[in-house]
Amino acid sequence: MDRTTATHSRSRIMMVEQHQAFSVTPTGGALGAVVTGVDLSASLEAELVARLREAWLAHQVLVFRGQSLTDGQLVALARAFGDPHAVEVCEYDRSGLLPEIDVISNIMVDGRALGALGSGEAAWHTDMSMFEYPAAATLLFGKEIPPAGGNTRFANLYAAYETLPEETKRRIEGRRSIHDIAYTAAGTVRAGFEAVEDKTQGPGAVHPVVRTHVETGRRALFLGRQSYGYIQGLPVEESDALLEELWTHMTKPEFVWEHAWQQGDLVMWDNRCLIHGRGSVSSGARRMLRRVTVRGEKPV
Ligand SMILES: O=C(O)CCC(=O)C(=O)O
Ligand SMILES: [Fe+2]
Repeated sequence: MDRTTATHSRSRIMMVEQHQAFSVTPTGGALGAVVTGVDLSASLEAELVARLREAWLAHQVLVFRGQSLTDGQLVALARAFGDPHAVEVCEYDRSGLLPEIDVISNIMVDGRALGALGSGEAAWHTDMSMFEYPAAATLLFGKEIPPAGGNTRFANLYAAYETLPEETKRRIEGRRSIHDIAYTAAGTVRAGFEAVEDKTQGPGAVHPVVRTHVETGRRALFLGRQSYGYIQGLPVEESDALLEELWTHMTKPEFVWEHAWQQGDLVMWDNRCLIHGRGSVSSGARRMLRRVTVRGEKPV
């Protein structure tokens, strides 16, 4: 059976109240599924939200194509899945934006950026983990998408944890790491922060290296930013070597699936069990996405 046939044969049609049917088709990759048959701009019934949540927990990333959402509708959608964060750290002009709307864009007007992250590659990371209560969900909506570049990649950290050598699992058991707030996902030092010389003193939240997802009960690796972490209680060189080993393992191709954006895509991912990164975009190509993150639990 070729990949297309295999994928389709695993597609599931979900029936919900009021004859709303939607289908969930796994990407066939390491994680992720495409959902069809849902208009996310409508106010969603509790039953439908519960079914979507079930699919999201099972697949870690859901992709809905062909959506049309105002900022207000995107915030309302996020609210159906939890408590949206107000954007706290930001390096672009936010005048006129709803408090929950974060703008991801490379577009410049009069030398000023309209949004975060620019055109460069965004290194592997998890959203908002520099805070005590990192994001559970991120909802990202594509408004303007260039013909090429800017794919968002996701790595399945359940699978990465489960396949670690037993010896490595023992070494990280009960360990906690610093999720440094001084760095952006683009790998640059955040405005208003300074990079510290001594990694053991980095500012930001401290979280377990292995977390248990509160909704699925499954264990997953949990690290913030590639190359800026520190595992507490270890000499810096040992922490660096262990982090290097973990990041190399986590980002192996077999755990990774990549989303190629189209205008109107709404992608919703679960930061509690994956990391993500983004490829670079040509600076001449306009890319504009709107983002809302939903507050998660304190990782345990
Ligand atoms: O630009 C992207 O595709 C993803 C950016 C990102 O890391 C995010 O929105 O959290
Ligand atoms: Fe991100």
